[in-house]
Amino acid sequence: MRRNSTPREDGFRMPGEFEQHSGTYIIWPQRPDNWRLGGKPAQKVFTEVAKAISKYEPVTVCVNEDQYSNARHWLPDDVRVVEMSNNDSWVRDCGPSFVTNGKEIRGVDWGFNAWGGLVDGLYFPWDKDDRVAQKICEIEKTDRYRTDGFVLEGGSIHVDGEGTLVTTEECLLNKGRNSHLTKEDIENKLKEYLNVEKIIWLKRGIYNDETNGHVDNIFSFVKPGEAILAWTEDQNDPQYEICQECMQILEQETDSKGRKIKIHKLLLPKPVLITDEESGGVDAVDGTLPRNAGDRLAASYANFYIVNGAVIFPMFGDPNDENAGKVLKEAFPDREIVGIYAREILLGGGNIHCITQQVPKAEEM
Ligand code: KQY
Repeated sequence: MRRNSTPREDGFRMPGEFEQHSGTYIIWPQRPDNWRLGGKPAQKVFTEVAKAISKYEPVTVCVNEDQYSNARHWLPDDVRVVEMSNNDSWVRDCGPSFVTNGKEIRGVDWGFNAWGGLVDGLYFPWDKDDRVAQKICEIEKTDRYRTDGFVLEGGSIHVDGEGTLVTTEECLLNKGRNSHLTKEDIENKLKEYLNVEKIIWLKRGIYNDETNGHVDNIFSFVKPGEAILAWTEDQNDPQYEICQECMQILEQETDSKGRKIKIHKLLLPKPVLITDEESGGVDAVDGTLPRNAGDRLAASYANFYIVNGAVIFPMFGDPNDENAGKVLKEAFPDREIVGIYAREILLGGGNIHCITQQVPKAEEM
């Protein structure tokens, strides 16, 4: 059922990703103007991610009709596969952000315009993606809040579940999202729909991130009062200044409960560039962001996904892969740390966090 109230009015809050899940959603990749070779290499990696998560919690993979048989063939039997039309495979961004009152969950169905609509969106059209949140809420049998006229992607926010939200100005104040609203209007929407009290605005996300600097590629909560920040010590890298700026903001801020946030620095891999061969495998389509050889991708280990009992993180075949595993183990000592070689997801413009969406567990469903 569609609710005309807001989560705040109804006493629902968005839980942290580190809280218990009842499951995870993924969307199967296939579009040939984003995924090289018609998505075949990416499908293998998405399958690995689904398998890894399904050891810890139930996984549902949504797939367009023409790929249903293929996805069903490759995915293991304990992964549920459902037919669902979509334009691409970024469920973090087009899926619902779930909220809970402890007894029941409901979905927030944000407007979706492919990361910038006609201003600087990444493809056109995006109408099927914009209906994904409603469809997932129907499968999950949850009520839904639709934010007509307000665009937001799930990857552009992180919450601590106790009233704090972290985001970036680069993304939320970008002209392609809600240019009719002021920063204060946007804060009020976030407060109403996610029931948060305190918003921490980082300025920018990872260098050259096509999402206009989604926070989920640079920062993530570990638990209330503790977080991960992507980091580089390379002063010649444009990313250096961005990381310093984020750290300064976080050091000066307190969260909604007045706590200082303890930060774990997570060293980035060295810059990852698209090869000639990779670029040659992607169809060129007017209106879709091109994948040119030599372009720098927004590679970051901070795009990990927390599941019940584990953390699934991307690896790039970089010497820092091992360090990333160690830092994550220090931050999440009670969870298993599972690395997946994820260059193929990065080539599509995101990573493991962007292709997953958690359904939280309510205490008494
Ligand atoms: O959340 C994300 N990082 C999604 C990236 C989308 C890229 C579309 N080509």
